[in-house]
Amino acid sequence: MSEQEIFQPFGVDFDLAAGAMEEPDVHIVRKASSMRGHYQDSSALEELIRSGDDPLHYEVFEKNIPEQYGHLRIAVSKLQPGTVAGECFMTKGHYHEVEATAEIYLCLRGEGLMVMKTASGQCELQRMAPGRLVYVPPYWAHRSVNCGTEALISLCIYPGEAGHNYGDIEKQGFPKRVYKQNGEVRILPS
Ligand code: S6P
Ligand code: ZN
Repeated sequence: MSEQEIFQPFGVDFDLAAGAMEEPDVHIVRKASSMRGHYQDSSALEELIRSGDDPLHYEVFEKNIPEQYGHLRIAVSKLQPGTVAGECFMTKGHYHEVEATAEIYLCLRGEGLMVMKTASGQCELQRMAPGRLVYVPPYWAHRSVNCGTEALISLCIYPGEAGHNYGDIEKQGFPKRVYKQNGEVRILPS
């Protein structure tokens, strides 16, 4: 490999108290309308889109790092609080395109759950809270769910080549859904 092809080291500053990555290169915005098909009650989602003027759902802040084997991608995921007919706001969720790649989520702010499933039907949940790291092993699709009252913010690190595969999730979702009613979190089916 020539000197020119060698990726240069860099540093990233984080405001850990705020859960913010300073100077991200990429800012992905998902509004409520990006979530069609994901919530149990689709008419409640349409109502939220209409009445709330398609509110912000979640954002992803990333550094420009090659999507190649050997690299590690760095992202911050920021998911707003709220519910759709009682179902807690969540990310779409995905498998990695290269299925045999893991990911770590270090929660910086908020409270939530990481819902994970395998293609063979296993489903596991892990609690997300500031200072807690969730390990998503290879082959597990993953979706974060905000059960709290403030944004759920996590630092995500995953292999450069991992990619995203949403296909199966858009059709089948996850085996478990997370609801909040009268301040109480319920996971269904229990
Ligand atoms: C990437 C990592 C996160 C998610 C982000 C949004 O592997 O898991 O950066 O992309 O939390 O979720 P989603 O399911 O819409 O890509
Ligand atoms: Zn991922």
